[in-house]
Parts: sequence; C-alpha cells; structure tokens
Amino acid sequence: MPTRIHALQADITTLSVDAIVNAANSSLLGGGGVDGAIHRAAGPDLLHECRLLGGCKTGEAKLTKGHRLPAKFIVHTVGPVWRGGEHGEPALLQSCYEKSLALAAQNGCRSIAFPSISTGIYGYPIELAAQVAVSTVKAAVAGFDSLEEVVFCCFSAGDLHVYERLLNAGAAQPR
Ligand code: AR6
Repeated sequence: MPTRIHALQADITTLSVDAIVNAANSSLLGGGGVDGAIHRAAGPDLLHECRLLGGCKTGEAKLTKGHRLPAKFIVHTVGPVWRGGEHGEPALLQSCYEKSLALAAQNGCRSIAFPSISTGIYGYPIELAAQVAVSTVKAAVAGFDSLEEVVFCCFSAGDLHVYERLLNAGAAQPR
C-alpha cells in the first residue's frame, strides 16, 4: 500500500504516532522550540537517555524512547543553520529527513511525524525547507515498505498552508 503523506497543524508532542522527530541541536541535551516542548512533555528521563548518546552531527539522526509521550519513539535529528543556502544546507536538510525515516523504519515504526526542521531558531526559509521536506519524503518512502503514514506537523497555519500547497501540487502534476 502506498504511504499516506499529509500535513496537519498541531503540537507534535500530542500526536499518537509510532515516532515523532525532534529538531534538536548537536548536543542532544535540549533547547528551545520544538526541542524544548518535547523534553518538557517527555519528562526528565528523556534527558538521561540523551546524555548517553554522545551528541549528533548535523544531518544525522539518533533514536530514543518516547517516555511520557504518546509516541513510542523520538528520532532526534539536527538540521542545518541557514547561512544563505550556499553552505550545503539543502543536502543536510535532505539527509535529516532520509536518516530519520530510515531509523524509524529500522525500529518497526509504521507512522512518523516531522516538525518543520530548521525553520524556527535555525532560520531556514519555510518555503525552501518545505520543498526539501516534501520532495525528500516523497522520494524516500518507496524504500520503506513498512511505513504507512508520514505526517508533516506544522505549528502555524501559515506553515500548514505552505506544506499543503506543495503536497497538492505534486498530486496534481500529470504523469
Ligand atoms: N510542535 C510542532 N512544531 C513546533 C512545536 C511543537 N510543539 N514547537 C515549535 N515548533 P525550532 P530549528 C515548530 O526552532 O529551527 C532548539 O533550541 C516551529 O514553529 O524548534 O530546527 C534546538 O535545541 C518551527 O516551525 O527548530 C536547536 O538549538 C519548527 O518547529 C534549535 O532550536 C522548528 O523550529 C533548532 O532550530
């Protein structure tokens, strides 16, 4: 069955999916934005587990349990800081999506939700980041038979609009 890929507006910590993705920093020891929200909702045991992981490079991903979250797992990935777009940002962001999907699939996840990685504190323009997110996920899911659902979890109505337009544009294109 083809993977269902869709967008919604929500607080990602409330979603009952197998894995949620955290837009973390390379220390994996928490921060602001979605990272802070996830650590608050998951509880202090998440930080204890993260301390054992030894950090994470930009474009890579590491897995923890979901602790107090409805999600079973958290995939922590580190997006690129936007520095104008000429410093490998698109390839690093693409890698975040690909590595996160692979790690979730390897751990038996059938559903996964992504926040809009790098588009908050890290300053990646939403339109450009969403293009990378949607095209990467669409291309990659074919390689993961077990993935049934991928959610783009948008925090604002404006972000949701961007993702929905890109998702629908793809669907409407002639073959
Ligand atoms: N649910 C869903 N999306 C959210 C939530 C939430 N609860 N909270 C914020 N967002 P950001 P980054 C959205 O800044 O740009 C942290 O300090 C937010 O509106 O969380 O990758 C880390 O530790 C935006 O659309 O992540 C790093 O230091 C998106 O999540 C740094 O920020 C990403 O914004 C990472 O920066």
